[in-house]
Amino acid sequence: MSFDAHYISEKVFQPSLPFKENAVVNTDDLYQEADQDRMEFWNKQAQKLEWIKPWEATCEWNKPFAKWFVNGKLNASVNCIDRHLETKKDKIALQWEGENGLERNITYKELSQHVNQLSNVLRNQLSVKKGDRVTLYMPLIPELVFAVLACARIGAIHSVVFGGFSAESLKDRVQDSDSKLVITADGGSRRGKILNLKNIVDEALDNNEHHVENVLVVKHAHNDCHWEEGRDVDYQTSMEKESAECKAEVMDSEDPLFILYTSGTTGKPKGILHTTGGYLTHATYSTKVVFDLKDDDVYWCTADIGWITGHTYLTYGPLSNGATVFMYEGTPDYPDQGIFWKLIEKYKISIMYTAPTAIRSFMKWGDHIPAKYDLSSLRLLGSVGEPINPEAWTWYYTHIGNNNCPIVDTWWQTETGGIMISTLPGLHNMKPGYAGKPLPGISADICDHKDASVQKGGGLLSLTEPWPSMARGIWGDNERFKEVYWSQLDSYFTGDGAIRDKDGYIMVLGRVDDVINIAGHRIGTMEVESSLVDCDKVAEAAVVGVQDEIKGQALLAFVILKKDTVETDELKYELKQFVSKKISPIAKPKFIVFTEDLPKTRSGKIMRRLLKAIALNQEVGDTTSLANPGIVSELRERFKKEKKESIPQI
Ligand code: 7RM
Repeated sequence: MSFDAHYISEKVFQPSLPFKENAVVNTDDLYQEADQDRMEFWNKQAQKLEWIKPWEATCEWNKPFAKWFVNGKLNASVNCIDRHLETKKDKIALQWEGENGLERNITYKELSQHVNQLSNVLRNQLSVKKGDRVTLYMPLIPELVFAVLACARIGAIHSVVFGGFSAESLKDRVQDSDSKLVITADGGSRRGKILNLKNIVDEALDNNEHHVENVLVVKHAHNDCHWEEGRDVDYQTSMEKESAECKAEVMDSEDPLFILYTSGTTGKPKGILHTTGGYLTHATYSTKVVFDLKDDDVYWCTADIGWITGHTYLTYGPLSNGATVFMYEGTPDYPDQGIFWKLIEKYKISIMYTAPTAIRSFMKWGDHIPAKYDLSSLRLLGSVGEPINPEAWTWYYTHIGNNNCPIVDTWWQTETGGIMISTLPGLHNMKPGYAGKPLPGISADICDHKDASVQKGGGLLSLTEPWPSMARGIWGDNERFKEVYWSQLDSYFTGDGAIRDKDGYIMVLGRVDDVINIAGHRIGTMEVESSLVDCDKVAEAAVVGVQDEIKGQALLAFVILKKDTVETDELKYELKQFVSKKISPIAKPKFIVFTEDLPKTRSGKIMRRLLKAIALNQEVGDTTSLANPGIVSELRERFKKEKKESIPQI
């Protein structure tokens, strides 16, 4: 099997000298330490947390199940709050702005008060005990952070469900986790409208197939909602009855901290399980070294807490480091397309961590929008969630970072708990399109199907040694855990294809099932997308395989054009030639379908499963997790038309 990366970016960017000099990491000492003695390296990282009782062994590895910091005792909320109170009680922990412009500043001392009171509510009024599951279905408001940390404080296992999921999806997750309590809000703001989350919870619970005893409701949007006497509990009045001191539960390092559902290629979503000591160790360490986090930073991770990025890099990682975290409730395009830049200017944000899909939207909206704002507080930029094409990378670097902020392209997964591959911004040069190297303490390799390491070219990305924040299983289904991640290779199989260059930099090409075989040549759909987006008329592209009588497979490209670009047949031809020249004639899409939108999950990932179903004219199945369900039939029609009209080319 071969993975030819036809698109190799030649450009290399360096961090500035002042950035290097002041960086948290600017030598390769950490790599050397980790290479010499990996266990000792992780011991050292874990020691930076506050433990109630030290661990007896660093790691016990019974593949595929790991135990880290065995028999150590700690509490995650104490590490994110209490240990900062002596020196940072008046430092702002959370800086929040609502979509309606409302502002809230919460110091570490206030965070402590909120979380302790809420912990008491859960324990005393709602009898939530250690090990119970609690589903959080909330807007991106400070109470969601309080709820996460309150669960951690009393040892309850939180399962955050993104506030954009349907009642059906919520119901599945509540049932699978067997939650005892749901915490929600009367509503959240979405582009000027109120999304009535409470009604969705009511619908999800309108059956006898769950064990939810109470629903705790934050009055945020102040809209009317149905109230179920005896079940529903008002957040504010319950809080008022409780003191701001709640003894934290003593947690074993391997006690579960949370479950987070993530969709796989087939079947129902998997509840990825993370435990306490190892997860928090890696969250704390990786936040510090990858984001070069300093005491005076204002750090903004634009992800929602409904995704793993919001768990590790909005909540646990930065708060465990005592940082100031900025949180915004709304979307990047409301009230206008400049809102993100306005917030950066206003709050003097110094670190911004966002997703390529957002960056490509910003590009499409135009350079003149960010140019109106003072972005000089920024000093570091991050990217996560999908491969970032070099064009988007360069745009981010130039128009947001003013050619002066290192970009960290961080590769990781829900299952890995934290960042696995990235450059360290004060140490490494950057190469657009390449995530970088495995972090100190992390071992990755690129393998072929026979598990042999591939030195040249590409293969399957695999993580070859256990790491502290690795998933401990799939909630209630360890057989599936073994099968999905541990049956293909000797070590952990990520599902991603990657290549490695001569400097050991890894470029993640995307899911391996996105690799298309055309007349015996393997083409990563991502490289074709990347080259299409390189064309200055294209805003976004998604490429999938279709069956082809002669070549086995051919490519179908769904293309979103930039504003004011007209959809013409000439342009289709032009784009095909463009790809042909850029990559190779093999990679030339056979079909191009122009569209205004693509089927995306609510976190912005393109749902290739659906595009493939359209390409192969198959049923699409469940589309409830889509942000825009109507798009599927629309694209089906457009593809049919394209097939009829397109002139075969030789
Ligand atoms: C953090 C997150 C995981 C999948 C992963 C990849 C893709 C994420 C990058 C990336 C290329 C990156 N967790 N992915 N980051 N691909 N470069 N920097 O996104 O569980 O939701 O998704 O996302 O395919 O396997 S996730």
